[in-house]
Amino acid sequence: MSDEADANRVAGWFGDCYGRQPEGVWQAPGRANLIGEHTDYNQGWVLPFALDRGVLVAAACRHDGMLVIRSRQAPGEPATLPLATVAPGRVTGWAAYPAGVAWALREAGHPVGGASLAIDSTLPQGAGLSSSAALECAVALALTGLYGLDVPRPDLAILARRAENDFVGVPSGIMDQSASLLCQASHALLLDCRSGEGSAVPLEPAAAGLALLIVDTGARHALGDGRYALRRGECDQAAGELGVRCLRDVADAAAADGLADPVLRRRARHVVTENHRVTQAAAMLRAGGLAGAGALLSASHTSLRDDFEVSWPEADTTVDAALEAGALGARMMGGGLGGSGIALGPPAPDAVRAAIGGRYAPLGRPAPGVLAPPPPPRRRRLPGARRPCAGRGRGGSEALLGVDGQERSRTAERQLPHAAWPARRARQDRRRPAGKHGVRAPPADRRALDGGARRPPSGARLDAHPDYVALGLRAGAQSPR
Ligand code: GAF
Repeated sequence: MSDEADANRVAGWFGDCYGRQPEGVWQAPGRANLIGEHTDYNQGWVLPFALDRGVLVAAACRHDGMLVIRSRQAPGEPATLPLATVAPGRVTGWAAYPAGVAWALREAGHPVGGASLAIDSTLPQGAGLSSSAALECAVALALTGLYGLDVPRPDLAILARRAENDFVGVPSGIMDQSASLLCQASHALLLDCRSGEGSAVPLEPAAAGLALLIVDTGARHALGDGRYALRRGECDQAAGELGVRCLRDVADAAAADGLADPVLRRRARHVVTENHRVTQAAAMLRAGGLAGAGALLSASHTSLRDDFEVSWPEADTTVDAALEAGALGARMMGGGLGGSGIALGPPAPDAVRAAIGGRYAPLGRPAPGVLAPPPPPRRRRLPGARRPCAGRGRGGSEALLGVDGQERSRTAERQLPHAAWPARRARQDRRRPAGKHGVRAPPADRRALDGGARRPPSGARLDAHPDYVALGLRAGAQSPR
């Protein structure tokens, strides 16, 4: 993403739509995943990294209690929703994602009020690059930024995922929202999806004389079509038959051989071996051995194709072509059955690109889009300068970058120390509105990431890092179009 140009473009469009300046522009990236597929909802490990493309949201507060949402990718009338009545099942289509985020924040007791949103995306949709999660996360940053709410990033990821699971109705795991909100420039995120503990692992292919290619195979995928949920069910069943809480608890792939059903046996074997591959890959990256991870990528593809059975013909073709052209490893990426692949290649990836394109021609398909993602640049995270809407909150939660790149304020960014957690939680618990039937939902940070323990242990606090790829980009009121 070119920060300033993209932020200005969406701010300008906001002005055209709403006849005023936005109060800020926030962005959240899409993600690629180096390795660790279908492990998140099994409480295992993943190793995603942020892309240099994502979703931008220009936003301003409204004082009429309405949420008005426009998307450049969905031209036409805006979605205009009274916030107080926004509830699961009442909003359908693309608007359910941003509306679901507002709902999830309010359900967790965060006092989000009305807002006008103008949304734009630089991510292809349905390409398995987490355009939905980036949308949720950008809206979450915008709403918390507008209302000055200090919601730690790991909690924000959980709330964004809650919007997808409980509002939109897609049973995804925690990887995509965590990647969008927690990935740092030039690093992958090694996330333990049980504990929530994450750490940034250096990922700089160019420095290692390598390149990562993301290949949009053109076959579209949809997590809501039932096949993803079917795999989740199979994993749960396999875990139950093995007598463990989830497949994360199976350390040795040979244990899966004890399953009578050959389908469950294959599903379990994928998850167990994939978890091992993730931790091995992270160790290699930490030791400066990215090249060695190539073989793990290819082994992951074989496992996803043969054991988990979520690959698709274009992905298999892409992987074969990339390997034949000299890639060190390649695999399908994401939920599968459509979407993108990833190849670890030499620094001049033209041969790999040409080989992949050459394989598509006889299929009568256009050559796939190939992104060679540079590690997203370190973006300047500046202190929030603006006042939160309606005097609420405790200061802008996001840094804002002017169009000229100048800092707008030198005020230190407010981050809550660990010690403030219990008191802040108690406050939020009291504020949390009663949901349906008068029952208060458990606070987000006490819910499992994927059924596991909640708070990241100390030392894994990722919500205060200056190098996040997702952040506020522009203070609209200070930067004329
Ligand atoms: C999709 C889901 F959203 C993730 O949670 C994850 O399960 C992934 O598929 C497969 O690894 O992106």
